Amino acid sequence: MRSPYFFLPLALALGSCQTAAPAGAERFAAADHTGDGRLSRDEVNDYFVAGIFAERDRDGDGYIAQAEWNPEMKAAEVTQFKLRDHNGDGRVSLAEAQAHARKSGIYTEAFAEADTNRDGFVSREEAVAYYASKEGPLR
Ligand SMILES: [Ca+2]
Ligand SMILES: [Ca+2]
Ligand SMILES: [Ca+2]
Repeated sequence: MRSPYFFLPLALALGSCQTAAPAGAERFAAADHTGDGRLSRDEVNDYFVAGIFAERDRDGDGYIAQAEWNPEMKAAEVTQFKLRDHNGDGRVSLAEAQAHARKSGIYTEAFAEADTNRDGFVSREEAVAYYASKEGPLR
């Protein structure tokens, strides 16, 4: 049998990648799936969720555990958590969080607000301006 430490270096390497919260510019590029330098509605959704996800995933393992979601889970919050935990493994992956946000349309308003020239896309400049105008979770 292999030593239990065999996989440790890989785990550490992956962990350190994910621990560093992506800066806004990197996050923009990561969310820009089509690579055209602007974010569609779905891409903006993923962009916002990735930012919040990075903040909440304190141990940087790529999942949000219940304790990271909210240490004092009230019944309503447990329901919210379970809605996102699509595969029911007790933790929320980034993909699960993004899928839930797309479905619920919670960023529709934020998207409209960020798309100041109303062309249906959020440019890098619009994203920067939007974040500069906000305090709170949507950073
Ligand atoms: Ca985590
Ligand atoms: Ca899950
Ligand atoms: Ca725009």
